[in-house]
Amino acid sequence: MTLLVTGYEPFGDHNENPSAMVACEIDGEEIAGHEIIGHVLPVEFDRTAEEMRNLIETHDPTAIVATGLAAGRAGISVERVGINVNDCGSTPDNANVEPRNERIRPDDRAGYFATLPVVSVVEELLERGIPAHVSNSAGTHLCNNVLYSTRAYLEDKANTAPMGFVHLPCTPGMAAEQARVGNGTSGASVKPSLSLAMQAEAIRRTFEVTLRDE
Ligand code: PCA
Repeated sequence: MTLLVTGYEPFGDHNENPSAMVACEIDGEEIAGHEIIGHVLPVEFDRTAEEMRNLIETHDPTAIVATGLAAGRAGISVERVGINVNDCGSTPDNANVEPRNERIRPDDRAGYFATLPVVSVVEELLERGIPAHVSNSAGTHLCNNVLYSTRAYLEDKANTAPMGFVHLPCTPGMAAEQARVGNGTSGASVKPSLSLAMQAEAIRRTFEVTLRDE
């Protein structure tokens, strides 16, 4: 029995991505008799959804938590919904693909809800002293794309494995580096951050609550 966690490779002007680090950190750990499979996905609109589908077909996970970086968010964001939009804003993907106001699946519905118990997960994280909230928008870049595409795929296959997406903030090291190059000493702001250890713990707890509520 397995649990699948994915992170994303670095993208845009970030040279690290805590979601990839968390996926590698907890890869191989066990939760309630399930082995965690950690995998890093490409930040590419043309590849991510298919790579996720292949992972699901290979590992047949009991639950799936995809994660990615949302630099500037103040804590752990448990996403409620993925929407049927690809729009990269000002950040092309890592293959320089730049979708604008496109549909992910043109004939499909506007949104798919995450099937993780998002409210229970956030309650648990808050009880454990981990700053977290339910987020009502995963944006329109690849994080939203993998949430929408994977939920659509699972519905197509009548696969009831709970699946959702968790946005992670910067690590303290990333926030310090960005303030260093971004005029922090001249009064510019510093981004909020959480330690990698706390971020990894948040994902372990997300799986625990999901299995408990199954
Ligand atoms: N964050 C981006 C894409 C990859 C990542 O880690 C997002 O929030 O969509």
